[in-house]
Amino acid sequence: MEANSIPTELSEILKKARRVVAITGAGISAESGVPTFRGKDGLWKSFRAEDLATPWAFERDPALVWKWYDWRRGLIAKARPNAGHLALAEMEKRYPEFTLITQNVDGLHRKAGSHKVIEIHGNLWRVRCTAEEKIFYLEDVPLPEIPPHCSCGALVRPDVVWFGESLNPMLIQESQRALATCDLLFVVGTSGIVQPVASFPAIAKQSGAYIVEINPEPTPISAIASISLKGKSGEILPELLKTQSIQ
Ligand code: BV8
Repeated sequence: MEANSIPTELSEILKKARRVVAITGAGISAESGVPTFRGKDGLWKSFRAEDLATPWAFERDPALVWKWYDWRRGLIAKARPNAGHLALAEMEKRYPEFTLITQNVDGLHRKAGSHKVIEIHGNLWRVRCTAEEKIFYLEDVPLPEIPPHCSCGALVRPDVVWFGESLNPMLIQESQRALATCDLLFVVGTSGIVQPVASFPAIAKQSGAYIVEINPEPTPISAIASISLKGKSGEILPELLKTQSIQ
């Protein structure tokens, strides 16, 4: 998509917006070489979510769950933020209010320079002691031992939100507050399936926000989007940024 092919209505909105929110999913990291969950080469292709990203899976076989996370950490350690991550980091500087809500646990938004990031599903590089709930960063790949233990002897787990686990209520509240007051919402690279984030765009819709979906495929969110831009976020977001800066 070229900047000059962006509909006039959208380019006006991009210039006039004051309070902006972006929701991102695994798709924004696809161009950095990080597999998505449900795509054709998705993470779930060879695994099933319920076999791995759940507390029950961890209880049953912590070594298997950690082997999967260590494999993902190995992929992500080599990944660099792409033009889509960088464009959102630049938008944070340009808009008076900008909140980024990411479902991703890869840490690439912060690497790209985004500061106001709500990592609503946690972060793969953070671990949590299962006995003391102590949080610390463990960035070794491969892990020193699988499954890793805390100095207290208890198992540590990835500090991410698994299926069947509740999200941090403070982060939900912070996200919903931003969504209820924004005038522009980007929904980037998410299949719009995983709750409760899949219901977040409806909050912005209710408050009259203009919703821009960016995804090569249609999703359940397309039905409430003001415009769905079909394509890769690493190509489209920089074009939107160019338009926004044309005063
Ligand atoms: C909760 C962290 C209350 C871990 C993740 C039965 C039992 C238990 C729960 C449930 C149940 N039924 C429903 C639920 C609720 C469940 C849920 O929604 N399930 C779904 C599958 C139906 N949700 C939960 O459990 C949540 N907690 O509800 O608490 C509760 C408590 C107890 C019991 C019930 C409820 C917790 C959800 C969080 C799970 N953790 N990740 C980890 O990463 O290992 S979810 C995981 O999916 C990732 O975070 C990921 O980001 C997220 C969403 O997926 P997407 O990001 O959308 O990725 P996906 O691959 O699906 O799509 C990629 C998209 O990108 C595609 O559309 C593709 O077209 C597009 N794309 C590809 N390339 C590009 C692109 N777009 C742009 N540019 C490109 N280049």
